[in-house]
Amino acid sequence: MPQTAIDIDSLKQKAFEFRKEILEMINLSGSGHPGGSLSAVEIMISLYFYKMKHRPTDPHWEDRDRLIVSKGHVSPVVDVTLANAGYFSKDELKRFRKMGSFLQGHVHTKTPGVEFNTGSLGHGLAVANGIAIGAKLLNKSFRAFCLMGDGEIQEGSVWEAAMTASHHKLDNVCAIVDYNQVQENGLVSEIKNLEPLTKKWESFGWHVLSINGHDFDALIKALDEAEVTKGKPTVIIANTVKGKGVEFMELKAAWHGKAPNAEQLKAAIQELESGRSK
Ligand SMILES: Cc1ncc(C[n+]2csc(CCOP(=O)(O)OP(=O)(O)O)c2C)c(N)n1
Ligand SMILES: [Mg+2]
Repeated sequence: MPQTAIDIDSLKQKAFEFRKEILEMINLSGSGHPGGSLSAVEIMISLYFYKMKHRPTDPHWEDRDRLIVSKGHVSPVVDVTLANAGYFSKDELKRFRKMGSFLQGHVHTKTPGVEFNTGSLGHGLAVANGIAIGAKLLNKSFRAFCLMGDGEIQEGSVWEAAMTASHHKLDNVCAIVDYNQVQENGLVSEIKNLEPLTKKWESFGWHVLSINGHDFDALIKALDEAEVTKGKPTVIIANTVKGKGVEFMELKAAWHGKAPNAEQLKAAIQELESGRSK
């Protein structure tokens, strides 16, 4: 539930710790996706520690809000968020991508708190629509959130789902685009430009908010506005930086799916500790 007084400094402290834990777990496993995990840290914290109704001790509580992390390769930021929220022990993070671990290379329902398996891009928004329609049919107030990548929304299936959501007036759907400017092999603007992105979503019948996705005040305001916007779904275009907080990773496609070695991890943590990412 939203806290009455929001302590932005404590959210910023979490963001610092999350980045460190993400890098440590990917270093330990020797593989994983740091870039798109680091860009989504503030988004995930704002959802799980501010906006969403959820119960870590009762992950299947029927009135919970649901998040579909459609860009399923960012399991590190999902795992760190769920562990810190209390869905499972933080010790498990050390077993990320190890045989027998419930922390997988892509987001998986084996992990306590995960709603849907993802990895094949472009499917999450349709799932969120289904959850939202279900809520309306059941007269329930829970909401469906969907986090997508900017490269991901080049997929046609996203726009089919966007049409469906506005046609059915799914005001209980809130999509968030992690607009971190980079996809697997380069810049989104060069590979397949999304602009004018606000106009695209508006023309598909959505309420659109474009914000700085590393700014907690902006995220909180946008998530609150989405909740009170009626008659249409809301998309938050979160302008972010892929690899945020670690200069040698920032906006570098090479760090889309690559583990930092011991030396790189040390340098990255030093940089985070120097307060650069706050
Ligand atoms: C349907 C599909 N096509 C291709 C891939 C391979 N793939 C995995 S991540 C990725 C890039 C995604 O870029 P973006 O959505 O911008 O993610 P982020 O920058 O947040 O990591 C691609 C092409 C996939 N997982 N699914
Ligand atoms: Mg991207």
